[in-house]
Amino acid sequence: MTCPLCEAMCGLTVRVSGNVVQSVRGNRDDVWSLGHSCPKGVSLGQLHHDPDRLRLPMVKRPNGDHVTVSWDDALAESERVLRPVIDRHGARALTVYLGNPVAHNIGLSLYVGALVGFGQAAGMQAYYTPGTVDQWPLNVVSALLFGGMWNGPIPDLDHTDHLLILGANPSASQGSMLSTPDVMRSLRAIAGRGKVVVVDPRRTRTAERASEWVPIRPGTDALLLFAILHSLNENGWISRPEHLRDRVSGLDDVIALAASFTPERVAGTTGIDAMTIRRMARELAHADNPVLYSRIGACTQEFGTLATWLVFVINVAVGALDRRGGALFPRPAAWSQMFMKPPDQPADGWQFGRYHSRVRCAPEVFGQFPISCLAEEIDTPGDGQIHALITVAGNPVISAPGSRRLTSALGMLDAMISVDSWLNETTRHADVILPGLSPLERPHSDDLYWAYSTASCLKWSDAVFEPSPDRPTEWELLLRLGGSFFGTAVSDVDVPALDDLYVGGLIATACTQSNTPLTGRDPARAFAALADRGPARLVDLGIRLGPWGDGLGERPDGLTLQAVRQHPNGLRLEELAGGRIAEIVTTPSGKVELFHPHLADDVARLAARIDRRTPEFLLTSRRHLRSNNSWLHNVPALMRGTERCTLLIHPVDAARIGVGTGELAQITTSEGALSVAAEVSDEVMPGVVCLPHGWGHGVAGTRLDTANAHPGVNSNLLNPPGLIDVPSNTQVVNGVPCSVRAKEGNGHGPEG
Ligand SMILES: Nc1nc2c(c(=O)[nH]1)N[C@H]1C(S)=C(S)[C@@H](COP(=O)(O)OP(=O)(O)OC[C@H]3O[C@@H](n4cnc5c(=O)[nH]c(N)nc54)[C@H](O)[C@@H]3O)O[C@H]1N2
Ligand SMILES: Nc1nc2c(c(=O)[nH]1)N[C@H]1C(S)=C(S)[C@@H](COP(=O)(O)OP(=O)(O)OC[C@H]3O[C@@H](n4cnc5c(=O)[nH]c(N)nc54)[C@H](O)[C@@H]3O)O[C@H]1N2
Ligand code: SF4
Ligand SMILES: [Mo]
Repeated sequence: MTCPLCEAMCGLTVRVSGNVVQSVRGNRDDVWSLGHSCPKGVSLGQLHHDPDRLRLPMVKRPNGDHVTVSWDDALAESERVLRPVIDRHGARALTVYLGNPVAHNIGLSLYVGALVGFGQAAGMQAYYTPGTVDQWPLNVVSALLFGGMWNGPIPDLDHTDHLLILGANPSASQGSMLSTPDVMRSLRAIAGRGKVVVVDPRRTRTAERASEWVPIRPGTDALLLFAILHSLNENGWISRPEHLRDRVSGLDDVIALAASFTPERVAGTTGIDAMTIRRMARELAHADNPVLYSRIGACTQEFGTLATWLVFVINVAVGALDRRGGALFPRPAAWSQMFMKPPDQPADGWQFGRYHSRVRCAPEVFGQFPISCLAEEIDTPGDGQIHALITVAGNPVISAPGSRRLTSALGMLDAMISVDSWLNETTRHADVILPGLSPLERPHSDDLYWAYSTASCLKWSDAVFEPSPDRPTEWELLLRLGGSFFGTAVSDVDVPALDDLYVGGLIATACTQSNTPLTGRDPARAFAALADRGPARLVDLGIRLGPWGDGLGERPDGLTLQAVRQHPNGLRLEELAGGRIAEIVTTPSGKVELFHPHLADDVARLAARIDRRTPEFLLTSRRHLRSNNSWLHNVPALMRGTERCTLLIHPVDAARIGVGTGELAQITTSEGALSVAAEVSDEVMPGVVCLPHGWGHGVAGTRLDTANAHPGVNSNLLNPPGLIDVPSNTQVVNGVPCSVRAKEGNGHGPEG
C-alpha cells in the first residue's frame, strides 16, 4: 500500500495475520519510493489498532458527554441539529472546515468538492481550510505567474548542484509541495556534488546536513531575496537564456523594484550581513545548475507572498526555470479536478477580494477568508452569522491562530458535525461525530501531490482489510451531508444518484472550461465512458484523462484504473524534465507573468519593515518527524523519548532571562500567555524562540489516552488572529512578536 500520511507517498508492505497487523515496512519494490519509509508509516498498525480510534459514530448528550450510537441514530441526529439551522437561516448560516488529512484520503479529497459545491449552490459563502495557515502564498503566486493555483515548478533534486532552501525542513516534513522519496538522501547527494544552503532561523537537521546554514530573522526572507536580486543585477549576473526568451514577461519590472533593497540596507533587519548576501548571489550566479526552493516558513510569515514570489523570480533570473537541474514543472500522470479553475473565477486571469468577510471585512482569496475568521463569524451576532459547522478531518482548535476564541465559539453553534475518526480537542464540541475508515480499511491513491513530484507515477492501493459492511465510507457521508442542504433528510439522500449528479457536473464543467483535457468534448459521452462509482470512478477519470491515459476511449492502448491496478508496486512513467513551459503556463499572455500589481503593491509594506524595530523575541513554529500536525500523538510508538513540546531558546537569551532547560518559561504575545518548559539550545538564533504546533492535548471530554498523557501546549493560543500576510490572507505563525520570561513556580498550560 501507499502510506497516506505525508507527501512522500512511500510504498509500504503490510504483513497481517487475521485481523492483526504484524508489521509494516518500506516496500523495496515500490517503483516510486524503493523501500523508503519513516517512523510514522511503519506505525500505521498501531494507528489502525488504536483503541481510541472511533469505529462507531458518537453523539453529544445534553450534559456534554459523547456516547456511541448506531449509524442510523447518528444520521438522524445530524438531521435533527442541521435542519432547523437551514430552515431558519438558510445555508448561508452554514460553513465547512476541511483539514489537512483530506488531501491524503482519496474518498475525502475527491468528494469534499461535493460538500463545498452543494453548500455553495445552496447559499453557503466562504469555507475554511488550513490553506491560509499553510501554502496560500504559493497558490496566489502560482495562479498569477503560471496561470493555475496548483501549477508550479519544483527543484530538480537529481541534477541541481546548488540548492537554496528557505523556510523548509524536509528532515522533519519529508518534503512539502515537493514530493520525492527520501528527500534527505537527495540533499546529501547535492551537497556532495555542489552546495545546499539552508536559510532558516533555526539550525534544523536539514540545515545541519546542508553545506551552509544562514540564520535569518523570521519574516524577512523577502528582503533577503530582493537584495540577492539587486546584487545579481548590479553585477550583470541576470541570466537571459534562450529557452526563456518570449516565455517570460516582467523580469525587468521586478528588478526595478529591487533597486532600493541593497544588501547593506536589508542586513540589519534580516540579520544577514551584506557580504554574505552578496556571496549568496555570486554563488547562485556561478553555479552550473542553481535552484531555489521555499516552503512553509517562507509562507506563514508577515511577507509570505512576496518571499514566495521572489523565489520564482530569482529562479528565472538565474536561468533555472524549466531547465534541467533547475526549477521544473512536473507532469502528473493523472489529471485532477483540482487543476480546474474554480468556476467563479474569470476565464482570463484571477480576481481576489470579490467579497469580504462579514466581521473583519477580510477579502476572500480563492473563496476563503483567513482561518481565524471562523471564530468571529460564529460568535458575532447579526445577519450572516454562522450557526452550523461541518468539520472534515480537521482540528482547528489546535491548528488555527486565535484558538481560545474558536474554542468558545464552537460552544455557541446550533449544529456541529465532524467527519473525523477521533474525539479530540475540536470534535468534542460536535453534536455528531461520523468516523471514517482507518487507512488500512480503505483504498488509497494520491490526487494532488503528483503535481509536485520528481517523477510521473501512478499508484493505487487496495484496502488491506475489508471494513465491516455496515460502515459507510467517508465519501458517502460527504454526499449525504451535501445532499441534505437542499431539503432531503440526511438519511434519505440517494447517495448513488447524487454521486452521478456530482460526477456529471464535474465532467460538464471540464468540458466547458478551457485548458482541461475535456475542453470541447461531449459531457454525456464522457460520463458514459466511465464505470464503477465513488472515488474509483473519479480516479479512473483522472488516469484516463492524464498524458498516458486512454482519453476515455480515444486512445485504446492508453491506461485506465483497471490497467494500473495490475501493478501493485505502481507504474513509473517518466522522470522530471524541462521544456514544459509552453504546455503548463495558462496565464492570459501565455507567458510566465513575473510582474503583477497584486504583488508589487505589497512592496511598500515590506519596505516599511526595514524602519521598524524588531521586538525582543519572535516566535516561530516547528515540526517533528514523529508528529503529523496534531493527530499522531495517540500512537504510542511515535511518543517514545523525551517530551517534544518545548520552547527552544538561545543560550544567551536564556541566561539573560534566567531560564534553564526543563524550567518553565512564560511566553506572552498580544493574544495571551502560556508556560512551557524551555529547551536551551543554540540551534535557534538569538532573539528567536520556537514552539512546535499540534499540541495542547489533555482537554476534558476528549478520548486520546496516549496523547493526553503528553499534553504539551497549544501554540495557537499565542498566535494572534489578526496577524496576516496581506496579499494571500495567510496567517502569520512564524515571526510573531512576543516576550519571554522565567516563570515563577510550577504548572504548565495556558493562563489568564
Ligand atoms: N502555529 C502553527 N499552526 C499551524 C501550522 C504551523 O506550522 N504552526 N501549520 C498549519 C498547517 S501547514 C496545517 S496543514 C494545519 C493542519 O490543520 P488541521 O488539518 O486542522 O489539523 P490536523 O492536526 O491535521 O488535524 C487532522 C484531523 O483529522 C482527523 N483525521 C485523521 N485521519 C483522518 C481520516 O482518515 N479521516 C477523517 N475524517 N479524519 C481524520 C484527526 O482526528 C484530526 O482531527 O495546521 C496549521 N497550523
Ligand atoms: N513529520 C511531519 N511531516 C509533516 C508534517 C508534520 O506535522 N510532521 N506536516 C505536513 C504539512 S501539513 C506541511 S504543510 C509540511 C510543511 O513542510 P515544511 O515546509 O518543510 O515545514 P517545517 O518542517 O515546519 O519547516 C519550516 C521551517 O521554516 C523555518 N522558518 C520559520 N520562520 C521562518 C522564516 O521567517 N524564514 C525562513 N527562511 N524560515 C523560517 C522553521 O524554523 C522550519 O525549520 O509538512 C508536512 N509533513
Ligand atoms: S515519509 Fe513516512 S509518513 Fe511520509 S509517506 Fe513515507 S512512511 Fe509515510
Ligand atoms: Mo500543511
